[in-house]
Amino acid sequence: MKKLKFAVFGTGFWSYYQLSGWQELPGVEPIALYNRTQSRAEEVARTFNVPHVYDDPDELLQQHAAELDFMDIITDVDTHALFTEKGAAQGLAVICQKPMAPTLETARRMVTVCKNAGVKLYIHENFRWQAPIRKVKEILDSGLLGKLFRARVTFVSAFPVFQNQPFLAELEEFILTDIGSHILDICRFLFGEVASLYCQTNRVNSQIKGEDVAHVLLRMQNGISCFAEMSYASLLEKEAFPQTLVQVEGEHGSLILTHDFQIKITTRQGTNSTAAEPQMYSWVDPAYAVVHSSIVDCNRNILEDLLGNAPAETTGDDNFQTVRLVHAAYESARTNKVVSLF
Ligand code: 89Y
Repeated sequence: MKKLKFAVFGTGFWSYYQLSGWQELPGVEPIALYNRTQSRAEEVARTFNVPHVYDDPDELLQQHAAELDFMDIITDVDTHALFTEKGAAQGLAVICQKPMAPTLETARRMVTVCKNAGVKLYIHENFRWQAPIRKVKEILDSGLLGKLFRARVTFVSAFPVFQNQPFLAELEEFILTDIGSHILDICRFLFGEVASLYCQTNRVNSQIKGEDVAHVLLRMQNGISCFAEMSYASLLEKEAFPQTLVQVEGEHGSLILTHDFQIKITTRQGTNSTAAEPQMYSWVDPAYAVVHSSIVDCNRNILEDLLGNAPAETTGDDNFQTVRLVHAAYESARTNKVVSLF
Protein backbone atom coordinates (compact mmCIF):
# COMPACT_ATOMS: atom_id res chain seq x y z
CA MET A 1 0.00 0.00 0.00
CA LYS A 2 1.30 3.46 -0.91
CA LYS A 3 1.90 5.52 2.21
CA LEU A 4 0.80 9.16 2.46
CA LYS A 5 3.83 11.32 3.12
CA PHE A 6 3.70 14.30 5.43
CA ALA A 7 5.84 17.04 6.95
CA VAL A 8 5.47 18.39 10.47
CA PHE A 9 5.79 22.12 11.16
CA GLY A 10 6.69 22.69 14.81
CA THR A 11 8.31 20.07 17.04
CA GLY A 12 7.41 21.35 20.53
CA PHE A 13 5.69 19.55 23.42
CA TRP A 14 2.65 18.38 21.45
CA SER A 15 4.53 17.00 18.43
CA TYR A 16 5.73 13.92 20.33
CA TYR A 17 2.13 12.84 20.94
CA GLN A 18 0.92 13.82 17.49
CA LEU A 19 3.70 11.78 15.84
CA SER A 20 3.09 8.87 18.23
CA GLY A 21 -0.58 9.04 17.24
CA TRP A 22 0.31 8.83 13.54
CA GLN A 23 2.55 5.83 14.27
CA GLU A 24 -0.51 3.88 15.41
CA LEU A 25 -1.95 4.11 11.89
CA PRO A 26 -0.79 2.23 8.82
CA GLY A 27 -0.50 4.20 5.60
CA VAL A 28 1.23 7.42 6.73
CA GLU A 29 4.85 8.38 6.93
CA PRO A 30 6.53 11.58 8.20
CA ILE A 31 9.39 12.49 5.90
CA ALA A 32 10.44 15.98 7.07
CA LEU A 33 10.30 18.19 10.14
CA TYR A 34 10.58 21.95 10.45
CA ASN A 35 11.30 23.76 13.71
CA ARG A 36 12.66 27.23 14.52
CA THR A 37 15.29 25.57 16.69
CA GLN A 38 16.81 22.88 14.53
CA SER A 39 18.37 20.90 17.41
CA ARG A 40 14.89 20.26 18.84
CA ALA A 41 13.68 19.01 15.43
CA GLU A 42 16.73 16.74 15.22
CA GLU A 43 15.87 15.21 18.59
CA VAL A 44 12.30 14.49 17.44
CA ALA A 45 13.57 13.18 14.07
CA ARG A 46 15.81 10.68 15.88
CA THR A 47 12.91 9.48 18.06
CA PHE A 48 10.59 8.96 15.10
CA ASN A 49 13.10 8.07 12.40
CA VAL A 50 12.28 11.07 10.20
CA PRO A 51 14.94 11.51 7.50
CA HIS A 52 14.90 15.30 6.89
CA VAL A 53 15.07 18.26 9.28
CA TYR A 54 14.90 22.02 8.54
CA ASP A 55 14.91 25.32 10.40
CA ASP A 56 13.62 27.07 7.26
CA PRO A 57 10.02 26.18 6.28
CA ASP A 58 10.48 27.38 2.69
CA GLU A 59 13.51 25.18 2.17
CA LEU A 60 11.55 22.17 3.45
CA LEU A 61 8.78 22.89 0.97
CA GLN A 62 11.22 23.56 -1.86
CA GLN A 63 12.92 20.21 -1.31
CA HIS A 64 9.88 18.05 -0.55
CA ALA A 65 6.56 19.63 -1.63
CA ALA A 66 6.41 17.46 -4.74
CA GLU A 67 6.47 14.21 -2.76
CA LEU A 68 4.29 15.39 0.17
CA ASP A 69 0.59 14.58 0.54
CA PHE A 70 -0.08 16.82 3.53
CA MET A 71 1.42 19.00 6.21
CA ASP A 72 0.73 18.76 9.93
CA ILE A 73 1.05 22.14 11.66
CA ILE A 74 1.86 21.81 15.37
CA THR A 75 3.19 25.31 16.01
CA ASP A 76 1.74 27.95 18.34
CA VAL A 77 -1.43 29.62 17.09
CA ASP A 78 0.33 32.74 15.76
CA THR A 79 1.93 30.89 12.84
CA HIS A 80 -1.00 28.64 11.85
CA ALA A 81 -2.11 30.96 9.04
CA LEU A 82 1.42 31.51 7.74
CA PHE A 83 2.14 27.79 7.36
CA THR A 84 -1.36 27.04 6.06
CA GLU A 85 -0.84 29.59 3.30
CA LYS A 86 2.57 28.16 2.43
CA GLY A 87 1.12 24.64 2.26
CA ALA A 88 -1.92 25.69 0.22
CA ALA A 89 0.35 27.50 -2.26
CA GLN A 90 2.10 24.16 -2.83
CA GLY A 91 -1.21 22.33 -3.27
CA LEU A 92 -0.82 20.38 -0.01
CA ALA A 93 -3.65 19.32 2.27
CA VAL A 94 -3.26 21.02 5.63
CA ILE A 95 -3.86 19.70 9.14
CA CYS A 96 -3.61 22.34 11.82
CA GLN A 97 -3.83 22.21 15.61
CA LYS A 98 -6.54 24.13 17.45
CA PRO A 99 -7.22 26.95 17.94
CA MET A 100 -7.33 27.52 14.21
CA ALA A 101 -6.19 31.15 14.40
CA PRO A 102 -5.80 34.02 16.85
CA THR A 103 -8.68 36.00 15.30
CA LEU A 104 -11.93 35.18 13.54
CA GLU A 105 -10.77 37.06 10.44
CA THR A 106 -7.56 35.04 10.23
CA ALA A 107 -9.51 31.80 10.60
CA ARG A 108 -11.85 32.90 7.80
CA ARG A 109 -8.86 33.69 5.61
CA MET A 110 -7.34 30.25 6.23
CA VAL A 111 -10.57 28.56 5.15
CA THR A 112 -10.82 30.76 2.04
CA VAL A 113 -7.17 30.37 1.05
CA CYS A 114 -7.47 26.58 1.18
CA LYS A 115 -10.74 26.61 -0.76
CA ASN A 116 -9.29 28.86 -3.45
CA ALA A 117 -6.21 26.65 -3.73
CA GLY A 118 -8.42 23.54 -3.93
CA VAL A 119 -6.70 21.93 -0.92
CA LYS A 120 -8.28 20.32 2.12
CA LEU A 121 -8.04 21.97 5.52
CA TYR A 122 -8.55 20.02 8.73
CA ILE A 123 -8.36 21.26 12.29
CA HIS A 124 -6.97 18.76 14.76
CA GLU A 125 -9.86 19.06 17.20
CA ASN A 126 -9.41 15.90 19.27
CA PHE A 127 -11.58 16.37 22.40
CA ARG A 128 -14.73 15.22 20.57
CA TRP A 129 -12.81 12.01 19.79
CA GLN A 130 -12.33 11.10 23.46
CA ALA A 131 -13.81 7.68 24.26
CA PRO A 132 -16.22 8.93 26.98
CA ILE A 133 -17.45 11.81 24.80
CA ARG A 134 -18.14 9.42 21.88
CA LYS A 135 -20.04 7.16 24.30
CA VAL A 136 -22.12 10.07 25.61
CA LYS A 137 -23.00 10.99 22.02
CA GLU A 138 -23.99 7.40 21.27
CA ILE A 139 -26.35 7.35 24.28
CA LEU A 140 -27.90 10.71 23.37
CA ASP A 141 -28.39 9.59 19.76
CA SER A 142 -30.11 6.38 20.95
CA GLY A 143 -33.01 8.54 22.17
CA LEU A 144 -32.98 6.88 25.61
CA LEU A 145 -33.22 10.23 27.41
CA GLY A 146 -35.95 11.56 25.12
CA LYS A 147 -35.98 15.21 24.10
CA LEU A 148 -33.05 16.98 25.77
CA PHE A 149 -33.54 20.30 27.51
CA ARG A 150 -30.52 20.97 29.76
CA ALA A 151 -26.80 20.23 29.73
CA ARG A 152 -23.64 21.12 31.57
CA VAL A 153 -20.16 20.62 30.12
CA THR A 154 -17.39 21.11 32.68
CA PHE A 155 -13.63 21.50 32.45
CA VAL A 156 -12.59 22.75 35.87
CA SER A 157 -9.08 22.13 37.16
CA ALA A 158 -5.95 23.43 38.87
CA PHE A 159 -3.54 21.39 36.73
CA PRO A 160 -0.31 23.40 36.17
CA VAL A 161 -0.64 23.61 32.37
CA PHE A 162 1.91 26.41 32.15
CA GLN A 163 4.76 24.07 33.09
CA ASN A 164 4.50 22.01 29.89
CA GLN A 165 3.13 24.80 27.70
CA PRO A 166 4.68 28.06 29.00
CA PHE A 167 3.40 30.12 26.03
CA LEU A 168 -0.14 29.68 27.40
CA ALA A 169 0.74 32.07 30.23
CA GLU A 170 1.56 34.75 27.64
CA LEU A 171 -1.78 34.64 25.81
CA GLU A 172 -3.96 37.74 26.29
CA GLU A 173 -6.88 35.42 25.54
CA PHE A 174 -6.23 32.15 27.34
CA ILE A 175 -8.87 29.73 28.58
CA LEU A 176 -11.52 30.32 25.93
CA THR A 177 -9.00 29.82 23.13
CA ASP A 178 -7.05 26.96 24.70
CA ILE A 179 -9.78 24.89 26.38
CA GLY A 180 -12.88 26.78 25.20
CA SER A 181 -12.06 25.71 21.63
CA HIS A 182 -12.43 22.12 22.79
CA ILE A 183 -15.33 22.56 25.18
CA LEU A 184 -17.45 24.63 22.81
CA ASP A 185 -16.70 22.12 20.06
CA ILE A 186 -17.93 19.32 22.35
CA CYS A 187 -21.13 21.34 22.93
CA ARG A 188 -21.65 21.56 19.16
CA PHE A 189 -20.82 17.88 18.69
CA LEU A 190 -23.27 16.73 21.36
CA PHE A 191 -26.09 19.24 21.00
CA GLY A 192 -25.85 20.86 17.56
CA GLU A 193 -25.38 24.49 16.54
CA VAL A 194 -25.74 27.50 18.82
CA ALA A 195 -28.39 30.21 18.52
CA SER A 196 -27.00 32.64 21.11
CA LEU A 197 -24.63 32.82 24.06
CA TYR A 198 -23.74 34.84 27.12
CA CYS A 199 -20.29 34.68 28.72
CA GLN A 200 -18.48 35.88 31.84
CA THR A 201 -14.72 35.56 32.35
CA ASN A 202 -12.29 36.07 35.20
CA ARG A 203 -8.53 36.02 35.82
CA VAL A 204 -7.56 34.45 39.14
CA ASN A 205 -3.89 33.61 38.54
CA SER A 206 -2.02 36.92 38.51
CA GLN A 207 1.06 35.29 36.92
CA ILE A 208 -0.66 34.87 33.55
CA LYS A 209 -1.90 37.42 31.01
CA GLY A 210 -5.27 36.02 29.98
CA GLU A 211 -8.47 34.86 31.65
CA ASP A 212 -8.35 31.49 33.44
CA VAL A 213 -12.06 31.15 34.26
CA ALA A 214 -14.96 31.32 31.79
CA HIS A 215 -18.66 30.53 32.00
CA VAL A 216 -20.64 30.35 28.78
CA LEU A 217 -24.40 29.87 28.73
CA LEU A 218 -25.46 28.63 25.31
CA ARG A 219 -28.94 28.51 23.82
CA MET A 220 -28.72 25.78 21.21
CA GLN A 221 -30.77 26.07 17.99
CA ASN A 222 -32.82 23.06 19.12
CA GLY A 223 -33.76 24.82 22.37
CA ILE A 224 -31.35 23.02 24.74
CA SER A 225 -29.86 25.24 27.38
CA CYS A 226 -26.18 24.31 27.79
CA PHE A 227 -23.81 25.64 30.43
CA ALA A 228 -20.12 25.35 29.53
CA GLU A 229 -17.84 26.05 32.49
CA MET A 230 -14.05 26.24 32.40
CA SER A 231 -11.39 27.02 34.96
CA TYR A 232 -7.68 26.49 35.48
CA ALA A 233 -7.85 28.09 38.92
CA SER A 234 -9.99 25.59 40.81
CA LEU A 235 -8.38 23.47 43.54
CA LEU A 236 -10.91 20.71 44.05
CA GLU A 237 -11.08 17.51 46.08
CA LYS A 238 -10.88 15.47 42.84
CA GLU A 239 -8.58 16.89 40.17
CA ALA A 240 -10.26 15.91 36.90
CA PHE A 241 -7.62 17.10 34.39
CA PRO A 242 -7.81 16.53 31.48
CA GLN A 243 -11.31 15.07 31.60
CA THR A 244 -14.36 16.93 30.44
CA LEU A 245 -17.36 16.11 32.64
CA VAL A 246 -20.84 16.16 31.18
CA GLN A 247 -24.37 16.15 32.54
CA VAL A 248 -27.39 15.98 30.26
CA GLU A 249 -31.09 15.97 31.10
CA GLY A 250 -33.93 14.90 28.85
CA GLU A 251 -37.64 14.33 29.30
CA HIS A 252 -37.09 10.58 30.00
CA GLY A 253 -33.95 10.75 32.12
CA SER A 254 -30.43 12.05 32.58
CA LEU A 255 -26.80 11.03 32.20
CA ILE A 256 -23.70 12.08 34.00
CA LEU A 257 -20.11 11.47 32.92
CA THR A 258 -17.92 11.48 36.02
CA HIS A 259 -14.17 11.68 36.84
CA ASP A 260 -13.54 7.95 36.54
CA PHE A 261 -14.90 7.59 32.96
CA GLN A 262 -18.17 6.21 34.29
CA ILE A 263 -21.40 7.26 32.63
CA LYS A 264 -24.41 6.95 34.92
CA ILE A 265 -27.76 6.88 33.19
CA THR A 266 -30.90 7.48 35.21
CA THR A 267 -34.42 6.82 33.91
CA ARG A 268 -37.68 6.04 35.72
CA GLN A 269 -36.43 2.42 35.82
CA GLY A 270 -33.37 3.39 37.93
CA THR A 271 -29.69 4.12 37.41
CA ASN A 272 -27.25 2.12 35.26
CA SER A 273 -23.55 2.66 34.89
CA THR A 274 -21.33 2.10 31.87
CA ALA A 275 -17.58 2.69 31.56
CA ALA A 276 -15.86 4.45 28.64
CA GLU A 277 -12.15 4.39 29.34
CA PRO A 278 -9.52 5.69 26.93
CA GLN A 279 -7.16 3.25 25.23
CA MET A 280 -3.82 3.43 27.07
CA TYR A 281 -1.20 3.42 24.31
CA SER A 282 2.35 2.92 25.59
CA TRP A 283 3.35 6.50 24.69
CA VAL A 284 0.51 8.43 26.38
CA ASP A 285 1.44 10.57 29.35
CA PRO A 286 -0.87 9.25 32.10
CA ALA A 287 -1.53 12.85 33.16
CA TYR A 288 -3.06 13.51 29.71
CA ALA A 289 -4.28 9.98 28.88
CA VAL A 290 -7.79 10.65 27.61
CA VAL A 291 -6.55 13.51 25.42
CA HIS A 292 -3.48 11.77 24.02
CA SER A 293 -5.40 8.63 23.22
CA SER A 294 -8.02 10.61 21.28
CA ILE A 295 -5.29 11.89 18.93
CA VAL A 296 -5.25 8.47 17.23
CA ASP A 297 -9.01 8.55 16.51
CA CYS A 298 -8.87 12.14 15.30
CA ASN A 299 -5.93 11.31 13.00
CA ARG A 300 -7.71 8.21 11.71
CA ASN A 301 -10.81 10.23 10.84
CA ILE A 302 -8.72 12.79 8.93
CA LEU A 303 -6.73 10.06 7.18
CA GLU A 304 -9.94 8.36 6.00
CA ASP A 305 -10.99 11.66 4.43
CA LEU A 306 -7.56 12.17 2.82
CA LEU A 307 -7.88 8.69 1.33
CA GLY A 308 -11.40 9.48 0.11
CA ASN A 309 -12.98 6.75 2.25
CA ALA A 310 -15.17 8.79 4.65
CA PRO A 311 -15.75 12.45 5.45
CA ALA A 312 -13.72 14.05 8.26
CA GLU A 313 -15.63 15.70 11.08
CA THR A 314 -13.19 18.44 11.97
CA THR A 315 -12.76 20.22 8.66
CA GLY A 316 -11.80 23.88 8.46
CA ASP A 317 -15.40 24.74 7.58
CA ASP A 318 -16.78 22.84 10.55
CA ASN A 319 -14.23 24.15 13.02
CA PHE A 320 -14.84 27.72 11.86
CA GLN A 321 -18.23 27.41 13.62
CA THR A 322 -16.38 26.61 16.86
CA VAL A 323 -14.00 29.54 16.33
CA ARG A 324 -17.07 31.78 15.93
CA LEU A 325 -18.30 30.63 19.35
CA VAL A 326 -14.95 31.37 21.02
CA HIS A 327 -14.92 34.92 19.66
CA ALA A 328 -18.62 35.45 20.33
CA ALA A 329 -17.89 34.46 23.95
CA TYR A 330 -15.15 37.10 24.20
CA GLU A 331 -17.49 39.68 22.69
CA SER A 332 -20.20 38.77 25.17
CA ALA A 333 -17.79 38.96 28.13
CA ARG A 334 -16.52 42.35 26.90
CA THR A 335 -19.98 43.86 26.37
CA ASN A 336 -21.89 41.92 29.06
CA LYS A 337 -24.51 41.18 26.37
CA VAL A 338 -26.08 38.11 24.83
CA VAL A 339 -24.55 37.51 21.37
CA SER A 340 -26.66 36.03 18.58
CA LEU A 341 -24.96 33.55 16.26
CA PHE A 342 -27.48 33.84 13.43
O1 89Y B 1 -3.48 22.99 25.11
C1 89Y B 1 -4.46 22.22 25.72
C2 89Y B 1 -5.11 21.17 24.94
O2 89Y B 1 -5.35 21.26 23.76
O3 89Y B 1 -5.45 20.13 25.75
C3 89Y B 1 -5.06 20.37 27.08
C4 89Y B 1 -3.99 21.45 26.96
O4 89Y B 1 -2.75 20.81 26.73
C5 89Y B 1 -3.84 22.37 28.15
O5 89Y B 1 -4.98 23.13 28.37
